[in-house]
Amino acid sequence: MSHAVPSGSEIDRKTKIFVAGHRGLVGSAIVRMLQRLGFANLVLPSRRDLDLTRQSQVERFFEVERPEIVYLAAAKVGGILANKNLPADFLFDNLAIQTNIIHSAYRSGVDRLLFLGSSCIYPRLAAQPLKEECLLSGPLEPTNRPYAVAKIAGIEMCWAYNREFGTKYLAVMPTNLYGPGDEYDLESSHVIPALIRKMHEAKSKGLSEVVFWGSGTPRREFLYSDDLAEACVFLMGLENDRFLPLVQASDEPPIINIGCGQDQTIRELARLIADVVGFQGVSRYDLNKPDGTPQKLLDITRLASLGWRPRHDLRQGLKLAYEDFLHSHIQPRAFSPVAQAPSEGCGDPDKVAGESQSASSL
Ligand code: GFB
Repeated sequence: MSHAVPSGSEIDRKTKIFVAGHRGLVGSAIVRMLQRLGFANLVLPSRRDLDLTRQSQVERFFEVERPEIVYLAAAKVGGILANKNLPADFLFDNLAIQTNIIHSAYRSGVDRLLFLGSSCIYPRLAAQPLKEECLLSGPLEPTNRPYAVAKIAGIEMCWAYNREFGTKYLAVMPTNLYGPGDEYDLESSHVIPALIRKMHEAKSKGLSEVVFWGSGTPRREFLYSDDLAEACVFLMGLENDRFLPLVQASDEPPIINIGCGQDQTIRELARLIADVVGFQGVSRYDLNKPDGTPQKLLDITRLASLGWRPRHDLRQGLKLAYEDFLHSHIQPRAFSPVAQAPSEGCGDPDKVAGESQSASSL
């Protein structure tokens, strides 16, 4: 598979970069990627120092720190049940965080900003694969409408500021994500960490059966978080002649899908995870739990035309995710990641609720 290595070429390695949500699934992957590429001037405030839902704190942070580039990966995120059970949290936290950051970034003259959206912004029954143009063309999936509405507001904000103030703010729409540092709490997690944990525990206890949610028929596309991070850094490093057309069109919002271009049913996913984990029992499906949208597959033509492709296929990514689960959840002391985010506090409000940023999958 041909593969573009992100160089962040357009950007000087001394540029001051603020990664909001640097302790979450997406933010931590972006930090690892930036560090690997030699970006040394990263601003990663602790939660104790900066609550992103507080406008005055965010304004002051930008006045003092003056970052030149912002990755907005902080968000309140969670799986289908968390979205359904905490609609006010998902709406308020996300609106507050993104409004505070985007507005303060504009006021302090931030050059490029990348806003993490989610594939759930697209209408529930939109034609597959989901093209960027189908935004706001039909009703949303009810289980995550508050989250989707907040993310759509973030896209509109980037677009409005680009048009009115000439900013260069880009909104990326990742498909469902998974990877190191994912959330494994079964009530709030997404499907991959939930299935890894359920099957691992069943195997460890010698149980012959696990129970999954819904019918198992919905189709989902999955992307490993390090691949998403690579795509984000790749996009932010594009030269002006390729970057500006993404953010300066007045007739369409500045959005671009990030996915792998393939989906499968939840049952097929479960079989693959069982294989990776080594679980040989039976899977049952609880029809009292929601299915969510029937299919969510992104059209990645726009991103592919810029020369980017993901590195990991699903099986490879699942193996890495399972290793991370074993190291960080089963043998915490043995884990020694390549580049670890600071262990003290975070600027990522989702941690308050015990959930990790996974962009939707964000
Ligand atoms: O990953 P997930 O929670 O989010 O669920 P969504 C995906 C599918 O897996 C659904 C099924 O059809 C679930 O019913 N599933 C089966 C399970 N077993 C399980 C399980 O044990 N745990 C979980 N969590 N799911 C979210 C949105 O939707 O996707 C967010 O709510 C965000 O807003 C995110 O957009 C990417 O893909 O359905």
